[in-house]
Amino acid sequence: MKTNFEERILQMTKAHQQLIQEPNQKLATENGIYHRYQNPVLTAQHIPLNWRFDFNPLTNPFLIERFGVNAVLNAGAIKFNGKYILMARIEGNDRKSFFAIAESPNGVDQFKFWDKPVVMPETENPDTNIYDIRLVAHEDGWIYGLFCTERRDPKASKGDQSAAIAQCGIARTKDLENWERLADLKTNSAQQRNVVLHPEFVNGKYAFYTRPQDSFIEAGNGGGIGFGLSDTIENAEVKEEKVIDQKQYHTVYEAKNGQGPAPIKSEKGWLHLAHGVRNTAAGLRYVLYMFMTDLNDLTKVTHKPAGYFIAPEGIERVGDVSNVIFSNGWILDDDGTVYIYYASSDTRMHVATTSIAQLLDYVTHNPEDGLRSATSVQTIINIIDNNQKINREKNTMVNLNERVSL
Ligand code: M1P
Repeated sequence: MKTNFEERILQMTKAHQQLIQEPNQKLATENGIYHRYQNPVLTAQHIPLNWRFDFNPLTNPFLIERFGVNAVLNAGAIKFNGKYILMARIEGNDRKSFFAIAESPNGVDQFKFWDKPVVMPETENPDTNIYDIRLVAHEDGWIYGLFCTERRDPKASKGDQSAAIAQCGIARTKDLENWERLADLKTNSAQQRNVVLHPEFVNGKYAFYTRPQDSFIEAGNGGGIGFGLSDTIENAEVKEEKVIDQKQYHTVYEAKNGQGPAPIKSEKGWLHLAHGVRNTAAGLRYVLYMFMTDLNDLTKVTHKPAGYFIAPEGIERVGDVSNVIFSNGWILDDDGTVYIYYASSDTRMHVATTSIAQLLDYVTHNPEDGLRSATSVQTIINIIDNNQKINREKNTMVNLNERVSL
């Protein structure tokens, strides 16, 4: 006879296995750009049971969950040894975030966490919270992880327990298991989040996408995606940041924006995925948008379709921080498929699939933001006029064919 203790373990294990093995259905595309999938790829329920429960009946007779996980979100992504890897931000019930790696054989389902979470070494100034890693296979041969390291503001008064300073932590690895922590990035900005390493050297230097900002939440005067170079990576310092993609009035990135994963190189330019934030009566709304930079001048934006690329939809709209879509990981496969990993409402991870050809078409042919209602109307009228012209041409062809067959 099984005890209640054993029975619960059995039930939990069965449900957990089912969750991980469940195939993910590709949904029909609505916009011709990408496919969403029916299920999230990673959730708090995907966390291995033996991270959460002490299975010893002597020390845990009630089978109490000893470590609760609140959310799995904002994952860096990379293809490694033929597997699709997500290095996710795991947020415990205690609000602390850390990293853990899950792998999948196909990029859309069966994501399974490795045996243990990542042990990220610290600098002499310990991190209070680490999150939102961007994984980059750099041409110097290392895989880098750039992430946000957050610590209490040392200048905050005793009564202010929420003032924090965000900076960019840097670590590198060859196997994703053993990490070497380097010095945090130095910049002139009071706060840095969403810092990303460019995968190639630029004039022999390491190139960074930054997000200078004045305070912990607000971008203030420093808003925009910045770009800067550093002589070394071991003690990286960007002395000059040039904002290459600014926040702008009455757009989906009017409050702030930030680079997503490292850009993908294409024959036409570097493809960027970024998040844009605007304020609404319901609070901040985070969406993804895209742009392209010049192959020879990384600071020059050559194309930027109007509006958002992915916005929260259905269940994605609800979570710990509702109305948020955030991405810091995508994978380009050899066959041109692109896996876009995005978190919804700071709660769970999803995938959308597309191809490099579709992304290039979208970024180079979808109209830019005219920044006025009248220009939006003109964009639609142009599409309608083109469609009417095509219809007239089609009808002429049909008439001609009918006459010939008479
Ligand atoms: O809550 C939404 C996001 O807020 C922050 O992003 P940003 O720095 O652009 O405002 C980050 O804390 C991110 O992790 C979070 O998903």
